[in-house]
Amino acid sequence: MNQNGVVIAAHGRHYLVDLDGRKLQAVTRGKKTNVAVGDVVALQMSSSDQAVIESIGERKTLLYRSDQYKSKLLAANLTRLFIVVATEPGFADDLISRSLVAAEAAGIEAHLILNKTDVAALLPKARERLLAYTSLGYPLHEVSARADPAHAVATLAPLLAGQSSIFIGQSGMGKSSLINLLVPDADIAVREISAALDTGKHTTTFTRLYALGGGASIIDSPGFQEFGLYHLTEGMLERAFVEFAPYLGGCKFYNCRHLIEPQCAVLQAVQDGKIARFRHTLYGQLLHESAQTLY
Ligand SMILES: Nc1nc2c(ncn2[C@@H]2O[C@H](COP(=O)(O)OP(=O)(O)OP(=O)(O)O)[C@@H](O)[C@H]2O)c(=O)[nH]1
Ligand SMILES: [Mg+2]
Ligand SMILES: [Zn+2]
Repeated sequence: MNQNGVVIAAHGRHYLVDLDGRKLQAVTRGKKTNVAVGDVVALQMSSSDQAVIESIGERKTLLYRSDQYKSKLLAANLTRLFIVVATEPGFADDLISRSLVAAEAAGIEAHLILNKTDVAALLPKARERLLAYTSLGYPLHEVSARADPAHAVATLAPLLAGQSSIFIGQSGMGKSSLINLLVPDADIAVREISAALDTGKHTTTFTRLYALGGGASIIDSPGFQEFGLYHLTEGMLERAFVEFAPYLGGCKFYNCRHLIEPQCAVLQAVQDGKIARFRHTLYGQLLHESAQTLY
């Protein structure tokens, strides 16, 4: 008999699946590794706590990264994505924009969280830099997991209610610290894993989904240093830059790539300061990447 579970962690071909609150080890048949955290999967029990994944339920959304050679699934069925940045260590605009583009392309609502507001000296600069994104309409939520955990929970918990969310961002921004506040049992789980691996460091090494009740969930993910988007097509890219929207269709050539073409409405908007130059530069870079895929 098949039963449906939710994948809560993935490690190569080995998965941890939540089946009505029970945690089971599961494997795929053959060499398949196309299962993502957040997937709803049909299971065939092979023992009391082990199962085989027979099939993957239809996905509402799928978030992934990719390089020239392959794509890597990050999470399935997300409805909301939070990019976590902090006053320190410094954050990279390139990675924020790439994360936003990935969210737009996947049809996932994106938010920004600025953590460590207690580091007061660096707060004005961080806020100023984030204007580039709030001016595009992305909501920004300021918190300090350390100095004001109650405020952090009061700010973030309502945003997670009823949603399937993920925290992504560079290492050391405070994703796990925030999740530990939001999920009472999370700390225990992470400690157990850290102790087992005896790394002495608390950096997150794999993606993990936590149930929040009421059908909501939050995924903690390892910090990243790059976010390849080789899998996005030209059409997806121009739409993933939300500020291009008013100008698409206004170019002289219907198949304009908005790079060097004459009478391009997007290039004109860059010229007029209506589109940030660094965003358009990244667009050009991503277009170049999308032409490089070898799969
Ligand atoms: N000053 C300050 N430090 C914080 C705050 N939140 C987290 N930290 C510290 O920042 C460091 C990194 O926090 P983590 O929660 O492990 O960061 P992460 O984003 O999960 O990092 P990775 O798992 O490596 O991706 C830890 O030493 C935390 O104690 C905060 O609000 N203020
Ligand atoms: Mg972490
Ligand atoms: Zn154009």
